[in-house]
Parts: sequence; C-alpha cells; structure tokens
Amino acid sequence: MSERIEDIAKKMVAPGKGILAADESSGTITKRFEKLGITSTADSRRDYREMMFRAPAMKEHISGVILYDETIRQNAADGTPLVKVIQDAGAVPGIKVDTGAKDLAGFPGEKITEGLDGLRERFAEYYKLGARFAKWRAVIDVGNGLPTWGALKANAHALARYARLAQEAGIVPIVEPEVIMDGPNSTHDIDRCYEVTAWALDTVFDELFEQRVNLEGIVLKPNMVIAGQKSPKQASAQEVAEKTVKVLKASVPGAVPGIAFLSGGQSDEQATEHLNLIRQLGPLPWEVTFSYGRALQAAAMETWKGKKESLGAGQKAFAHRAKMNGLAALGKWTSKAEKEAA
Ligand code: 5MM
Repeated sequence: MSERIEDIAKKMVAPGKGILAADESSGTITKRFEKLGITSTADSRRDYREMMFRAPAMKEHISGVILYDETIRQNAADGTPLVKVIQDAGAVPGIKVDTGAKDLAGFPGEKITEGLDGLRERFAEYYKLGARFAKWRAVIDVGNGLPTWGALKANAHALARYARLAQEAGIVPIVEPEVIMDGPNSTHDIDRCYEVTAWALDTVFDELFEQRVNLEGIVLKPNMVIAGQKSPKQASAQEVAEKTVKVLKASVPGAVPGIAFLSGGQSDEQATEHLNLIRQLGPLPWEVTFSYGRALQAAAMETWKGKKESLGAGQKAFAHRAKMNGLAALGKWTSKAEKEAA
C-alpha cells in the first residue's frame, strides 16, 4: 500500500534529522567543482554524491535527500541504484522538478521558475524511480523596487500548481519561496527582509489555498529573516532567530507539519547557530529543521576534492556538519560541541 503524503511529510521533518539538498543542476555543481579543481563528469558527480549517501551519518541525521534528474537515474559504483542507497540509510529520496528560474518577461531583474509543462507525466516517472517528495524553488530578489507584486504572484501561483500536481502523484511537495540574501542587490537590512518574506509567505499560502493544496502534506522551505549579504547593517544571530520565528508564526498555518530552512549563502556555522536559536524559541506550531545545500556540503566537498584517498575524510566532514545541524534542529547545539567534534 502506498504511504500517505502526510506520513511522508512527518518523516521528512523527524526530530533531530534534516534534509540534504544535493539537487544542484549539472551547471551549478560543475561551477562548485571547478573552484576546487575537480573535473566534473557524470562519474565524478556520482562519486561525490555516493560518498555522502553512504556516510554512516546519513542514518542518524538525514531524513531525506533532494536529487537532481541525473542523480536519481544513477547507480553507485557497485551497481546499486543511488535511490536504494538512500532508502537503505533510512532516508526518503526526493527530486527537484523545477527547470530553473528564467527572466520574467516584462519584469526587468525578476525571475520566474519554470517546469510546469509535462509535470504530471514527469511526476509519474519520478514516483516509479522512487521519489516520494519533490522540490520547486522560487527566487525572490530584494532591492530597487523589487520584488513587484506581478512577479511575486506569478511565482506563488507556479509553486501552488506544482504542489497540487505533486500531491496528486502521491509525492510531498517542498514549497520553497526563497527571498535571496546574496542577489545582485542584497544591500537590504533585516527589516526589509522581514517585510518581503511576510509578503511572499502570505501570497504563497493564498495560492496554495486557491489551488486546493493539502497543507498537512507539504514541507515549507523558507529563507531565514536575515540582512542582505552586502548590507552594512548586519543583525545579531538572536535577532535573526526572533524575526524568523515571528514572521513564520504570523504567516504559516499550524496545519503545515514542518519547516526546513535553506541556508542561502550563510556560513556553515551561522546556518547551524541560527537554526539552534530558532528551535530554542519554542514551542513552535510545526517541526523546524534544515534542508541545506551549501552549508551542509561545503566542507565535505572541499575535503574530498575529487580524490579517492580522501573519501573517508570527506565523509567525516559531512558527518560533522550533519551532526551539528541535527543537534541544532533539537536546540542542543553549542559552540563547544562544534569545536570538540571538529
Ligand atoms: C542545491 O542547490 C539548489 C539549486 O540548484 P540549481 O541552482 O543548480 O538549480 C538550491 O535550490 C538548494 O536546494 C536550496 O537553495 C538550498 O540550498 P542552500 O545552499 O541555499 O542551503
């Protein structure tokens, strides 16, 4: 019997565990590899991801893995499908289904996420391949009169259409409206981020309602409320946590089972500390955890650097970050734990 989406969503936000966002498109991972002098081929991308999926830390701290189309079809070096490696580690395999953020016609400087055409058929195939959740990311830039209502509404509508199609296929949609902190403008302060995040979340939940999305069968993946990277006015970690919780409490219905944050360009330790402080502001109406890409993988990739002999060290670096974030998701991270385990 197929699992209910409500139960899959709960599993994705199980206490002390979080989601590994390993869904970089080939272009993005190639850029990251090249910075470290790693040659990007289908095999090297597979080896890198297999290193993480086989790390013992997966069982303890990772509830789900977001894959890219290439990866969900790949086998490990010994021929085992990567999807099975993930399932054997007790995690849920997921798939990024958007086809990227493109320039929105008529809205200079703003993007629209594409990928709705043929999505029902793609979901049917991804389900057969083992995916039980999906991800779609909308990109919302701040600054110089941005975002506009037209762009915000178009992105929220697309997110809702995607989410409803996912649920129809028995797949939990991760709904990711990202107010970016590292865009071309990014000089905004934390209060402007708060305003835009509130506006974006309210618009997204209106659209989810209109498209008849079952809120108990989604996971929300929002940004934290944080100043832009180029802002001269950076907020304290406590302020980030407080404003993040405030906006989420005001805009996210309690029916949503869980919130899994993106890291968005924060340093590894910042992303962990912020999550920890957010958790400590409980009790909260939903589970909160991480769905980090960069902040969970950066150290592992840098340690591995494409070398076979560094696989074990890469897994250790990944285990460390996964453990620190697992502790943060319980509100039990300390900078002492960070140093001791390093
Ligand atoms: C892993 O990166 C994802 C984007 O990949 P492409 O730009 O190649 O499509 C991204 O959506 C990611 O899943 C989320 O933004 C979270 O990652 P961060 O690094 O912000 O935690």
